[in-house]
Amino acid sequence: MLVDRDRLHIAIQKSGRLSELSRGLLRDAGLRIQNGKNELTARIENFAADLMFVRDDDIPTFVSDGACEFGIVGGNVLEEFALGTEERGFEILAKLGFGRCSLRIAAPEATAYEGPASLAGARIATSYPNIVRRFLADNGVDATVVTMNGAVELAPRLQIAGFICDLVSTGATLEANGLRPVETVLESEAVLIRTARPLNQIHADLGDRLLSRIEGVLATRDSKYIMMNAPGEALKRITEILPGAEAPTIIPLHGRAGHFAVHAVCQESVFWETLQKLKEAGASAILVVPIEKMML
Ligand code: PRT
Ligand code: ZN
Repeated sequence: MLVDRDRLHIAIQKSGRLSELSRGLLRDAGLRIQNGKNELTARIENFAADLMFVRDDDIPTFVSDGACEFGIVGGNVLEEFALGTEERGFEILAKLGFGRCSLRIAAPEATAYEGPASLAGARIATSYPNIVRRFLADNGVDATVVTMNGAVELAPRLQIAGFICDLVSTGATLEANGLRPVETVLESEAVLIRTARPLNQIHADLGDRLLSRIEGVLATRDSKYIMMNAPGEALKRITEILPGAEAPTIIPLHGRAGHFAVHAVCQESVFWETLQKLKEAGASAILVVPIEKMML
């Protein structure tokens, strides 16, 4: 791969569950992705970076080798890779809140299960052999791990294995195959990673800018700006109710002695129940507005 010392290289999934969400995050961070004919890379028009579109399984390798300084990949893929390497060639910079799933052990409905000891001597089909082996070792259980690259849920029916260990989000796939989850081995979501190799000054500066923008996007995704009026005696209670808001701004209302405007950034979702509680505490004219940009 051509290494351009003046541009940052970001590896994201080419096509699959994380590709649109990864592009969406970068777009929200203000990166304009050029829609070129070249399907393997894309230039960012307004930031010195290029995207590399690759298989998700290759992203940890690309980043560890330094071919790409940054990458977005599922925590599950990263963990499986890390367990198979001697040195940790990457650093996790942020959990991204999308691509959530759990890696779970499942078995046909009729299979008895009373904890990890029930796996002793069994065969477990999975695409995550390293993670499953670690789980077995942590639990002191001896079992055979059968590595499959796909269609893992068919293994029990084909009598390849009595158990499987696969990613689950809604659980519909397990159910459709007559399987029930018995253990959670790993909780996963997409993460932003950076190579552990030293970066040149240009890459380091670009990386810092990218990270602070992404952190800003993540902070605003759930955040809301909330405003209300309240009498002085209600302020203490109101501050306690506001979700994830530190140090609200309190401004005296002109011409209404003892009344204040309260403004705060809430770092968590603001539900109708919260508004109801604020009203009961004495707040009025409550306004909740979305935040478009934030830099922490
Ligand atoms: O081609 P490439 O190698 O890049 O893609 P891939 O086919 O290996 O991966 P892809 O696109 O399927 O998933 C990419 C990443 O999305 C995974 O590594 C996870 O981090 C994340 N993710 C989140 C999931 C799921 N949810 C998920 N449900 N990945 C896969 N699944 C599969 C699962 O394997 C099972 O077959 O969906 C099925 C179960 O879904 P439910 O909803 O029926 O439970
Ligand atoms: Zn893959």
